Amino acid sequence: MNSSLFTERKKIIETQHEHLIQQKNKPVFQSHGWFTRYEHPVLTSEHIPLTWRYDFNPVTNPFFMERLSVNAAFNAGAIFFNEKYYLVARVEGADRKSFFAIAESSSGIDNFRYWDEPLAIPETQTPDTNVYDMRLVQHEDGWIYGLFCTERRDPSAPPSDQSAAIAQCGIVRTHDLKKWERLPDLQTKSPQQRNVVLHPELIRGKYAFYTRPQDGFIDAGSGGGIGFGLSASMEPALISNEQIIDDRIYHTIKESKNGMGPAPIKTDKGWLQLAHGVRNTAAGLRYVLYVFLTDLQDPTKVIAKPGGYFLAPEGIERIGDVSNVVFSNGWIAHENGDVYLYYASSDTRTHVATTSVAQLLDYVLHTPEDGLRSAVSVQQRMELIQRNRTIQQSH
Ligand code: M1P
Repeated sequence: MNSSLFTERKKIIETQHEHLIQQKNKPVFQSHGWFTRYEHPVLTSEHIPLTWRYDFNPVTNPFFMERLSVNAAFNAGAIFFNEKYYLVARVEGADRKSFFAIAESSSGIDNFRYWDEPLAIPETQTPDTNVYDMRLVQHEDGWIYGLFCTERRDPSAPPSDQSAAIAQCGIVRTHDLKKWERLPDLQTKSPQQRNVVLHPELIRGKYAFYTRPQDGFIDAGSGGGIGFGLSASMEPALISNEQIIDDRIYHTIKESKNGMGPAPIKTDKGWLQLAHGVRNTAAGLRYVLYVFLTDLQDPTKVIAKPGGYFLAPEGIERIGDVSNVVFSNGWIAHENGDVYLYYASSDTRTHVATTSVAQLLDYVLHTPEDGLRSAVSVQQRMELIQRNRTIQQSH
C-alpha cells in the first residue's frame, strides 16, 4: 500500500475542495442593466462532497482515486426557506444518470454546500430511468412541491434504437425538504411532457400547471409551446385540456421549442414568467432565457412580451456538455423585491444572477415586442433614436 500517495492526494483534494466552497463571489457589471452576473458559478461538479466520489479507505483505495465521478451540477430548482437559500441541483454522474441533491447557502451567491447525502426520492410502480430539472414551488395549499422530468425508454422503440425515450412529469412534495412523498406522475394527453411547472396558487379552485406538450423527445413535432391546464387534485394530477399560452414562432428565439422555467413571481402588475426559448443553428440548438408577464387573475393571458432574449450564454457559459445553452428552473423573489435567478450553462454548471422585481417589470413593460420582420425591427430602432434626439436637443 502506497500510504504517502494516499495521504498526499487526499490532503490536496480536500484543501482544494474547501477552498472552492469558501470562495467569495463577485458581481460582474452588465451594461444592459437587466441583472448582474457573478464571477464564479455557484455549483459545479467539483462542489460535490468528496465522500460521494472517493473511497476514503487507504486499504481499498491506495491511490485515493475517484470511484464515482460526477459530470455536472446544473438545472437547479430554488427556494428560500428558514432564512437560507436552497438549490435542488440536477447532479449527473459519469454514468449519465441524474439525481437530485440539495445545496444550501446563507448568501445565495456563494458558499453553497451540499447536504451530507443526495435526495433518495421514492420511485413509482414504473421506475424512472432518469430524473432531472426539479421546479420547487411553495404552494398555497401548504406543501412544497417538486415537479421534475421522469424519463424512461420508449417501450415501442426497436432494439436498434437505444435513445428513444418518453419524458413525463414526476411529482414529489415535502414540508421540510427532508422527507419527500412521491405522488403519481402527471397525466395529460401528450405523448411527451417536459418543463412542467405548478402555479403557486389555485386557479378557479384547481391546481394549475404550465406544461410543454411535444410529439417527440427532442422535437416538438406538431406540439410545442408552453401549455396550461387545470387539475382538480394532485393525487393524481390529471389534465384533460391543455391550451397553449405561449407558442413557438418562426424566426424568433423560440422557433424550435420553448418551455417554462421556474414557478412565476407574483407582482402588482402581473405574474413574471421566466422561460427558455430554443432555435436551431448550423452549430446545433441554442437555448436562451426570456421573460414575459401574465395577467394576475388569468395567468393564461400574456399581457407583456418583450422581443428577444433576456439572458443568453456568454463566454465560458457557451461551452459544456451541451454547448450554447442556458436553462433556468429556479429563482427566488424576496419581499423587498430582490430576485436571485439561478441558471445553468451548457448542461454543466449553475450560476446566479441578481436582479429585482422593479428591474424585471421595467424590462418586460418597456422592451418592445418582437415585430417578426426586419423592417419592424428597424422602425423600433428609428423610434428610439428619434426619441433620444429629442431628449438630447432639449438638454
Ligand atoms: O440540453 C438542453 C436542455 O434540454 C432539455 O430541455 P427542453 O426539454 O426544453 O429541450 C432538457 O433536457 C434540459 O434538462 C436541458 O438542459
